[in-house]
Amino acid sequence: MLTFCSRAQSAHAPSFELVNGAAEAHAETPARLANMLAEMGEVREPADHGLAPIVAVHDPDYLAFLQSAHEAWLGAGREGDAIGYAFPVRGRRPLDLERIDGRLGQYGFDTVTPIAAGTWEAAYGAAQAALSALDAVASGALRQAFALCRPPGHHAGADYFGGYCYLNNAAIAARAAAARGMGPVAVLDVDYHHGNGTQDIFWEDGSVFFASIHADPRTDFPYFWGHADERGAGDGEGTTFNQPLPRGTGWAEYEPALGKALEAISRFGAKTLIVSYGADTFADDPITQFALTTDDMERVGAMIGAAGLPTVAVMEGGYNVTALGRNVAAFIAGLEGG
Ligand code: Q9C
Ligand code: ZN
Repeated sequence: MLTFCSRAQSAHAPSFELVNGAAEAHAETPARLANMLAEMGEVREPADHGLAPIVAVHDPDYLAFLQSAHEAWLGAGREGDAIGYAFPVRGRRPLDLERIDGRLGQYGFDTVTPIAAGTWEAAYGAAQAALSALDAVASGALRQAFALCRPPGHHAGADYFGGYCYLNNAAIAARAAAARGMGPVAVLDVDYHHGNGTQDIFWEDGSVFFASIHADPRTDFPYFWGHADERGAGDGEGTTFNQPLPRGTGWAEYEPALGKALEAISRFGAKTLIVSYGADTFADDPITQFALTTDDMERVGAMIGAAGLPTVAVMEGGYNVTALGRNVAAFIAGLEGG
């Protein structure tokens, strides 16, 4: 599989996250990338597409914030990673804030997504990897390509970061595909967690279908999105399809859900598929509670590949660092064979 990854993606190395009442070593590490790269064949450096395809998804004020937040943090006399601690209650009026702590709360929705020195550079590189994977498929030369994105993207919205995500790589690729006349476009999200950022970005956009299979937000992050009754609004009414599944879900329950998601995508008439792939559905993932095996990763890939659509897969989560490369390789093998 033709695979893209930017050298800049290792520059993001957050040192900690505040979770479950304590500071812990951050789960989304550069070691993840090293483990995946060791299991891949040739990996290409992406071309630089500039900011335009990113601005097509994310608000300019949010992008300016992301690029300057760590410097502002140091400028306020702090050390290490920038992290928010105060968040606006729902319905607060929009404010033009100056203090870095106010701005971190304004643009972020959790305490697990610090902005470190290399965060912008790495997130920008990951978005470029997704765009280069799209180029490969758009030319018609290849049916599938893979972007080894890191940091991941599916929790990031048009103007917010969270869930280890800053730029929404899948949404950037989906919007770019639509702009190139490759629509209708569908995004299929098979990360363990709900892809709230992608859902929000396409919530009222009937031209992009969003289907997600994920842990029930009643028990799992991101809690505030991903419930089965969230179906889109306005022009996008009915083009969002959520299937929350209980903790402990294995292949027997996962397979029919994936079948339903692919059926819905086919009924929508998608001509291009963007896959948000997370290996955190793995049974031995340290921060999640599904029960898929490495062989199941190949089955997931094969079912998606059998849909026969031009497909760009982008990497999202997956935190069992020793098994990660094998799981991604299994998914890719399935995708190629399906
Ligand atoms: N004890 C992605 O997989 N923390 N983001 C969960 C675990 C947040 C995951 C708490 C997980 C974010 C891209
Ligand atoms: Zn995840």
